[in-house]
Amino acid sequence: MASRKSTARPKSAKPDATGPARSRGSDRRGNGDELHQSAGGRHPVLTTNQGVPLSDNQNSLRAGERGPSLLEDFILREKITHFDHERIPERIVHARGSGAHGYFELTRSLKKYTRARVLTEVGKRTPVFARFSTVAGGAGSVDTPRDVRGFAVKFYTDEGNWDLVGNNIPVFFIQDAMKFPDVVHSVKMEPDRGFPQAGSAHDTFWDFVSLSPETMHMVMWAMSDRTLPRSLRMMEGFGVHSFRLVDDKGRSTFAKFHWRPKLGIQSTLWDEAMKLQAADNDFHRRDLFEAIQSGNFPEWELAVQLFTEEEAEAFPFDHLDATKLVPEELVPLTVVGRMVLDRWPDNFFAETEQVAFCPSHVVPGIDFSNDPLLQGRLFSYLDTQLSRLGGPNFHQIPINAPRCPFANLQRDGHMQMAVPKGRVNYEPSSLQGDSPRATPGGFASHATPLDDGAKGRVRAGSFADHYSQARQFYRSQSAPEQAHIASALVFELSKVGTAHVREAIVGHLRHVDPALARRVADGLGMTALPPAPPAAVKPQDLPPSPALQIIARMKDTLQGRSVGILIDDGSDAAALKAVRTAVESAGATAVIVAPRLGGARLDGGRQQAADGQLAGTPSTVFDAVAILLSEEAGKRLAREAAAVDFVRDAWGHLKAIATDDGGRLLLKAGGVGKDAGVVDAGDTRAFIKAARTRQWAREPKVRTLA
Ligand code: HDE
Repeated sequence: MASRKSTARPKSAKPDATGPARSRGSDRRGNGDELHQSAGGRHPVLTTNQGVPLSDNQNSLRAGERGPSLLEDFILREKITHFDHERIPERIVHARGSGAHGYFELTRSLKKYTRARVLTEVGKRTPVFARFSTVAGGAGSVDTPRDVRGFAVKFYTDEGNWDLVGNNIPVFFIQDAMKFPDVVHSVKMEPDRGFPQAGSAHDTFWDFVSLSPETMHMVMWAMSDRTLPRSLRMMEGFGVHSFRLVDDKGRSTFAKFHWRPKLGIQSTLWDEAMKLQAADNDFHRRDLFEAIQSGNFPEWELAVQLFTEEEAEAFPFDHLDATKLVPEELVPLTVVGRMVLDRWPDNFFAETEQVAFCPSHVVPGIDFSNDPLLQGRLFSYLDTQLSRLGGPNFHQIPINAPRCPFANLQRDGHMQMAVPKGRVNYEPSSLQGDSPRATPGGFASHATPLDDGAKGRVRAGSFADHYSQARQFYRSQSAPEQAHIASALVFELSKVGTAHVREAIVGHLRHVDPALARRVADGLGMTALPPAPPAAVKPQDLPPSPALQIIARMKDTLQGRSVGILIDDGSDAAALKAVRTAVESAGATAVIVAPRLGGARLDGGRQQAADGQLAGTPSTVFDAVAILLSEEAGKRLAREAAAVDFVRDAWGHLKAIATDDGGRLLLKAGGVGKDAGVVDAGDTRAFIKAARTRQWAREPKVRTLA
């Protein structure tokens, strides 16, 4: 009897009536401890949700040792019922996401333009919660499909919550909210077959695109490497729409919001992204988690583009059209603050899953523009969250609740957590002196003059040019980036089974750039160029904007990135130390990979543990690799597929490779050739220099690009 009692059993818990019977059974089998396991230490008392202490959390209430379970077992029923309801409906878009806590610090006051204190009090740190997401895939889908990324930030300001709910691309597929359900239906898995998951490479998406020329600008961005971020820490964020900043005199200025990563923009290659889907489903989530846990806090600058109504009138496009961006060359960016993410959530569900962002959450001094896409969003988010989070009181969930005092006369409803006191739940009232009232300093909508046009389902004529900025984007790219866009289009359209859809897309591309259309047509094996559809407005040649490139915006740094070092028995201990020190001094993480996790015995006899086992740690998860092998190990690993793939992929993904003589035997087996990025492991300076970028000049040698 004594042996079945766990040391951690709560003192207050009395063995229930069935205890002795079960224990006799257990004792007879001699495994009583197995059925009443408990870790040692000082644990709080385990209770039901009603606070009733439990004496047994491992055995249900049964009618005898081999009899049926009893309905009476309220403990089992409560536990299973709660479990049955552990999932809530996932977001219809942006279901897969990763979030983190941090702060926003204002470095430059926008007092001239706004009365929002979050943008006027320099030095003040406002708590934030940021969530990054893919759009199309379900909550359990992979982190690295070709997809737009959500970039949503909740600022818990002293004047209420401000949510900046943006993407990592500054434009959107459509101009009017009316088309949102259609574009989303078209990109998500096809309804009859239930695939593909998390990808746009299928007929329904491209069918929608082919019939909606307004998508062409965003399609150029989506086919670029912007949709293949290397890390969530290395992507930009954009508020997309024009917002209004309003000062204390009611004067308004338009503002576009930009997040710029401290580590610069970095992307993966398509082949790498596909292989990452197998190597690590959680590549981005893990990367964000590890960076925060190791104290390398991700950081972004917040910048704004500010322009007046009159300046906007002179733009060669309509800034209220979300398929258009305001080039930096036209309106420069002003950096006003920084966001640092320094705390991983304590609980994924309670925080990252239950967080509810809403573009209509603005504070006094920030207001909306008439962008018809933004206007539709103002309704949608609260509506979807009512069903996702189960009722009208989800603002009380800790992750959603304002951190400043809040009070109103809304009452009751599902999951009301507060206990409002008093008689007065209406306004005006004279019965209770402390009931909340509106204040003259509160939020007031900007008195935007309206034109006197007639009511109607209309699209502004100023929204009609669908190709000029698509052309500007494509022509602003570097040669490798243009090749990636062409190749991405060939890949995606090769997955489209319907010939007329493929042809229609190539037709649109003729308006974007005739050479691009030709490349894609050749890549698809089309013998003749399909006709271009009529364009409502003749595409313009806008000046190129180098700020739209990734390559031009990459930072010449290895900060925040990761280098894999492959070793085996007999590897040179001094070389390992030198490479590792160089990598870490450059601000990157050195990760030792070996055929066995226990590591390898280095040439001096020291046993070096590995961080990753070769078969489960392919080079796709690194930014550069070093191959440090004895001759014997080089020969052995040249016959090992995982090792050969390790170097073959590093070469194919244009990564810097440092090697010694033993490593060269493996490189040969992996078909690695010579170029500036393949360096001697002894020359750590050259290795670090090469590792800071990709070897773009190698690309034509390793793959056929469209
Ligand atoms: Fe969203 N969007 N969206 N969206 N969106 C949602 O809200 C919607 C749009 C964006 O991490 C949903 O709570 C409409 C543009 C992000 O939780 C939903 C329209 C941009 C997130 C919704 C748009 C975004 C969402 C789904 C066109 C970039 C994830 C779950 C009128 C500026 C936020 C939810 C998070 C989520 C509707 C267009 C960004 C259904 C109707 C443009 C980052 O309400």
